Amino acid sequence: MTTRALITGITGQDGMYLAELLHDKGYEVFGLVAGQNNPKADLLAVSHPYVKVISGNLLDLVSLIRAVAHAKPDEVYNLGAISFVAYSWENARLTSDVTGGGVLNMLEAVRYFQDSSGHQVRFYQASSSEMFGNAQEVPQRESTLLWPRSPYGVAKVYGHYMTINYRESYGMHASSGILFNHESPRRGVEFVTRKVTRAVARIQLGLQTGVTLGNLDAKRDWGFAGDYVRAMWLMLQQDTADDYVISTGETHSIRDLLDVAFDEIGIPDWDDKVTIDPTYVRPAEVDLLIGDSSKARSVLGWEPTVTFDQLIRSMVQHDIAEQTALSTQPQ
Ligand code: F7E
Repeated sequence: MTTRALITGITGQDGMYLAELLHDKGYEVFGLVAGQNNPKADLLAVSHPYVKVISGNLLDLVSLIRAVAHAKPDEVYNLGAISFVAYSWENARLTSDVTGGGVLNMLEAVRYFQDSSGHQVRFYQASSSEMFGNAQEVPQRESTLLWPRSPYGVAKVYGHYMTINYRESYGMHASSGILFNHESPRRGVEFVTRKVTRAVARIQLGLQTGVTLGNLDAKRDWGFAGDYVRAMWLMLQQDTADDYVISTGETHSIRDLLDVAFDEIGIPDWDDKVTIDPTYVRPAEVDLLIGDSSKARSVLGWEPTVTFDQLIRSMVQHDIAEQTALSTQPQ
């Protein structure tokens, strides 16, 4: 029997890597796509033609009940969210509803399907290191007190505890991956790594002269998204559902990121290429994130394979190739 998986957030960075991983393992992959005439669905049809797209929205419980009934999944990966932290202050209600309330809707849809069909489903919730916020312990682990610092972080805490609650209340096989920042050439350009690597590529090609950023002193534990989706899958292969921190255990500032990215194009001193704009500084910052993933390493046998240096350099090289192709396209 082919294993069936339903992924929400299929058109995002993680959704695409996870779809590839599951497809390679022989899964039948279903992906939930929101919105009418969504251009990301067209791109997905080209890049991942084997994904069976289902229309649905995390805000619309009936659409989720129908989606789960249609996919009849063995595994559900709830990756869908409004994921840009800065945006969440401007759109706090919407972020709470989608990123927080959407988890409850997904859990309810899965529970209803299980109860009505007798078919057992394993559920993965994409929790986030943003839940640690004003971090009360260094490094952060599964037991570290959660102190979110943004509407996004608060919404993720809601989804995290709701997942635990459904596990404890209904015996659902529901696991949360507390994923620290994870990046790739597929990362959206609003996030700082890709914003920097794309700008550096364009500077190298003479297409722009500098990059405008906010707080350069924040520190993040950045890994490679392809490694992190493997951890999601591993969590759902365990007999018992649980929560796991997924991280590299190394932290770097935005300045370190700039050092590596500019070094890749032979610029050791980037001072005159970077402008600070206070509008990019957040109302409340998460200053330091560094994760302790020893539980995932010992229980799941998971470990990251890509270093920070390799990750950022590969993103710069990808962006140089992409920007070159774009700038030489016929008008
Ligand atoms: O910011 C600083 C900014 O937007 C990283 C999401 O995937 O990871 C991500 O959240 C840091 C922050 O990611 C700019 O202040 C400086 O300290 O790349 P980011 P994030 O907020 O850490 C977690 C784990 C998630 O769950 C989220 O969904 O970089 N920073 N200057 C800037 N950030 C941005 N975006 N743009 C700047 O110009």
